[in-house]
Amino acid sequence: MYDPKPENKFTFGLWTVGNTGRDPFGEPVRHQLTPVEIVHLLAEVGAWGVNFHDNDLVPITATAAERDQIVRDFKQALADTGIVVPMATTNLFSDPAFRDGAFTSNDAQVRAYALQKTMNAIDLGVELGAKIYVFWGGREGTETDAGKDPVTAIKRSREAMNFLCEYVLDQGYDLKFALEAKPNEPRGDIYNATTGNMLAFIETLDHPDMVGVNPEVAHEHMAGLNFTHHVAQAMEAGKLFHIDLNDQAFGRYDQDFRFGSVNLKSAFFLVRLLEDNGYDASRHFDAHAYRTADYDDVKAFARGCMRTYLILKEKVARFNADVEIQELLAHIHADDGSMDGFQGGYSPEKAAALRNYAFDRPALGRRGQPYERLDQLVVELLLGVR
Ligand code: GLT
Ligand code: MN
Ligand code: MN
Repeated sequence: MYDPKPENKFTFGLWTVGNTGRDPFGEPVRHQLTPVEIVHLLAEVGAWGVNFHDNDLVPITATAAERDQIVRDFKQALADTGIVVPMATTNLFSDPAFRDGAFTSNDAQVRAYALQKTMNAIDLGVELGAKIYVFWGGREGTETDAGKDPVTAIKRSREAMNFLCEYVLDQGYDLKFALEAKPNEPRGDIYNATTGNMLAFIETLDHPDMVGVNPEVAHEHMAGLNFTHHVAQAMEAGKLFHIDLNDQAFGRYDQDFRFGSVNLKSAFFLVRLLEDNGYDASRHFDAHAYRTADYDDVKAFARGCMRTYLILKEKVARFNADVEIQELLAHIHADDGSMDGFQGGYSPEKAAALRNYAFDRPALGRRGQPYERLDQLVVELLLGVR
């Protein structure tokens, strides 16, 4: 019942299960797996797909011949395992060239190089089957606002996105973009810090229909925000093209923990939002195993991400079928229809009628809602006693 299936569309990045445990204070603790080994590991744990940055697959120093060999080997591993590539992205943050950003760098050569690198990486992603292309601008920001103009940064980001949308159209690729926000790390502050910022930015592009978002649990939690609300806004706008699932304690460094490992209740409400609204794109786990893990434990980590999702999905079904919960919800949402005449949009007649309607304000203020009872039922459901 909790075994992953292809229709769950569970994916991992090469950089996730392939993470070697290096952190700002310590060296790698696990040996680097090859992309081919990672594909086989993902097949073993039951994942559906693998995503990658250009340089997760092809080192930035590779020759054209080396690239072709690597891509051939990778395609063979995909064919051998049935693992698919739904998403790809560009590494615009590791190389020293991007120390002050890529598309928003103050250096025009860096900005142009970032476009060139992304065009090549888009070609690579499309060659391997990707239909979604993620943009996470980890270095697009500042430590001091003395040297970079934030208005210019927005304009440069827009120019880059417009250029790359036209490139995709020009090539005839079937590819959409998904923009991923993060408030900080590795920069002191990153531009377009939340999913909401990205949604507003997208509407200013030349081809907004080609561009959606890729929200990540940890990134909204780092900012102390309610991730489910951000995902809901993206879904309601038809912009949830992809999602990065993981977990994160509020107020901490960028933890990228196993999905559901910190905030189970938030994870439940997120899964409920996705499942009840028919989310049908990749469920990507952008997380990595604890630094204490060996590769057996990395497999436990990957299995755990998927298993927790499926357990929560089953809890959602129980929530929807629970008579007591549903009765409470029916009571909470009860509507006697007496206000119908004021709903469904403005008209001068409605406005006039509304102005003349006599509300019993004290009575409205006396009405409570049984959210304590409802929430306790949710807690008991999650604790397994319902
Ligand atoms: C990096 C980052 C993630 C992004 C990846 C895509 S790379 O691991 O922390 O949130 O999704 O660039
Ligand atoms: Mn992250
Ligand atoms: Mn991410």
